[in-house]
Amino acid sequence: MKMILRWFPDGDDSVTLNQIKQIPGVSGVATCLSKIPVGDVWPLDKLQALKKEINDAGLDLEVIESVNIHENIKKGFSDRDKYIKNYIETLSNLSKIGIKCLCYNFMPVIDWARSDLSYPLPDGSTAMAYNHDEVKNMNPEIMANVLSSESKGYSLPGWEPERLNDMAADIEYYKNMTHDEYWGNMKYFLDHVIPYAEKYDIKMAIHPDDPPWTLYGLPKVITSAQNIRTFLSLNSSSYNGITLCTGSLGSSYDNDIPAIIREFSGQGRIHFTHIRNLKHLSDQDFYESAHLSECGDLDMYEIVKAFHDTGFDSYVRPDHGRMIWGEEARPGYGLYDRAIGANYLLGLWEAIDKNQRGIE
Ligand code: DNO
Repeated sequence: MKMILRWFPDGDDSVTLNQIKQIPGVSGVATCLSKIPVGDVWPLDKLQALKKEINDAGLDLEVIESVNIHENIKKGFSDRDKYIKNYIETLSNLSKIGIKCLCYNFMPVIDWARSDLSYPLPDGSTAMAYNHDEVKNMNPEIMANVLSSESKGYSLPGWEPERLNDMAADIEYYKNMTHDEYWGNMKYFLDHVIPYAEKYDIKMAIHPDDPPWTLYGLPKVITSAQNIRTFLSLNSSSYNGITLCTGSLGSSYDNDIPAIIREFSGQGRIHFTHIRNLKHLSDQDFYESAHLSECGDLDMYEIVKAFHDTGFDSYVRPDHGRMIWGEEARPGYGLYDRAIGANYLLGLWEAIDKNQRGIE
């Protein structure tokens, strides 16, 4: 397991590379070029400069999170081939800077949804929270405004401004699309892109839908073990894999996260992992708690053990942290709580590893 942290370039992060370098056990970052419009090719010179900046700070650029997919690919429009061609060219450029893992998602219109980015917890910290009724009653444009007003001036990945213009029309469009058609559009993308992922030796790791249930009538597909099986069977290459996000899948009580890890990590199809905990307030309402098992509903020991037992040796990052100690940062992506989370997870791994090898 290789522990990394998500970091945003171009001055769009309160956390510096030097700070990340000082977190014990963290050797690299997951990052992106956030200013490239969705659908365009990511230029090689910008990628090389990004890699140099990270390497100069003594860290590795390990994972790209994310190269977003143009909505017309998800909708199956006739100009999708042009965007797929650009995607493949981006893969080629990523391979030239040595990237081995690409996290992306295939969620229609909106990436993740929350009702509150600074939900107050009794200890004085704040966390991101999801209240199903509130989210249902907001339309996504209102949610975009609420989220951006709470984002402390940092961009919110997945809520890029260019998405917002077409949101209402896009949501209308998807109302007439069946899940089968959506799976078909996904398969078309995979069948065209995965052969190049193989050629360029980049593992593709799709992120689950967050939350893993239908919202605004949009087709949600990466939501459960069964749907992950379907997804992986669309293209059987080992380069077609997943980002296992404990929090996204774990928002649904129906998902047994350690069992999901054992199944898909055992098959070598988990290429990247986001680990966070969450505390349910009801079936579909939750806040993102501290990583420690006793703070949330997910058992981190069982989660890390499932990875260890299946020989997982790919990238892990602590996912969203709370805001603690007065930190002012992009919601979910401050330094302190994620650093605590990273070291807690590394501690669990060390204990499990030594225990299994019989080391006292
Ligand atoms: C939210 C993130 C997601 C994730 C994308 C991957 O904080 O986990 O935005 O990066 O879904 O494409």
